[in-house]
Amino acid sequence: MKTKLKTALNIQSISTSTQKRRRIFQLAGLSLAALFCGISAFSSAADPVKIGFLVKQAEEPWFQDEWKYAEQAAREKGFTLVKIGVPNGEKLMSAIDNLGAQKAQGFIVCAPDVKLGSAIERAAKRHQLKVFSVDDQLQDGKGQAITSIPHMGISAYEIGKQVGASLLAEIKTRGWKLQEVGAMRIAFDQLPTARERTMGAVDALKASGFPVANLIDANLVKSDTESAYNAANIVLTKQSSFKHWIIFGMNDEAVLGAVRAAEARKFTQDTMLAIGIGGSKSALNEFAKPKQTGFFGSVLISPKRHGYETSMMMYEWISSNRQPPALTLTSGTLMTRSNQHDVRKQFGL
Ligand code: FCA
Repeated sequence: MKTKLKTALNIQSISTSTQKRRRIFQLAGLSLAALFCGISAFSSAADPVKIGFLVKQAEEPWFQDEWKYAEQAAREKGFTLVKIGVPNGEKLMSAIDNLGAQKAQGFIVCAPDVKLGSAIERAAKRHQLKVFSVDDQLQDGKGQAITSIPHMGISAYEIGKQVGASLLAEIKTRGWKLQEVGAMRIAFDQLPTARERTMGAVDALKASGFPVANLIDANLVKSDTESAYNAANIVLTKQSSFKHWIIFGMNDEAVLGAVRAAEARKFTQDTMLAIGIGGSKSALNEFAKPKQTGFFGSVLISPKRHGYETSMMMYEWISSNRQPPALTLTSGTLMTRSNQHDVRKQFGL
């Protein structure tokens, strides 16, 4: 009987302590849940920072350099950088959705088409993502620049004028007669920065008395080297009377396409003169060739400012609510085979 009672009591005591423990666990569970609720109420402040960097042409060295410097910012500040190549509108929109799903807080973008501006702004709002454009300023449906999205680009027209002035200076050094020089503008006019860059060069040439009739457009279908090769080929076929050619375009890739087309028609570094814009690997590879080519130089622009600074600004915007300046325009410096190391050093590259 005694043992039975003891056993019964024991059982009871066991069950009482189990209940107690359960209650303790329940309470602990509740307070943990409350703690998590508390944290999630401030989740935007406590979530690790994740920033997207979306570029239209991931295969182009310029954009690879931008990513490289964005990664430097990510390492310094300890945020996650999500690099996505967005060659078309569809890929771009799904990249933004993807960033939203990954709980990123913002992204930097160089879009494949500036006319996607309003759609990008809407998608960013929908996912509560901050957006910052780089290189190519976004436009609304009316073709106006979207000034509500902070932007960092190059001072396109000024850099174009620098290209034109540098071409003229070199024409003079070589003693070419202006009448015998054809000027090829590799045009990609649907992109405003491309038009501004190349029109800056045209205006500088015109202002110095370059014969207007010798200014010829080679129109790009796509902004890459192959398209530039084809566009230049058409011009060179139609305009076979020039003794010399000068070549300029929106970037090194475009200019290099035209240089290759001119080489195929036996123009050499002595009879052509081309200056690009960029100064990334495409230009450096050209300078590294054993013999000088028709690619005389490139106006170096800063992938560090466009990659590192934009990422830093985005980070500050997310973490300290410090909004980036509405518009930042960066400058360039002519880089040639002979001064490339100094100029790149000046740029901190
Ligand atoms: C544009 C061009 C790139 C680069 C950048 C600064 O996006 O496509 O090649 O020049 O501007």
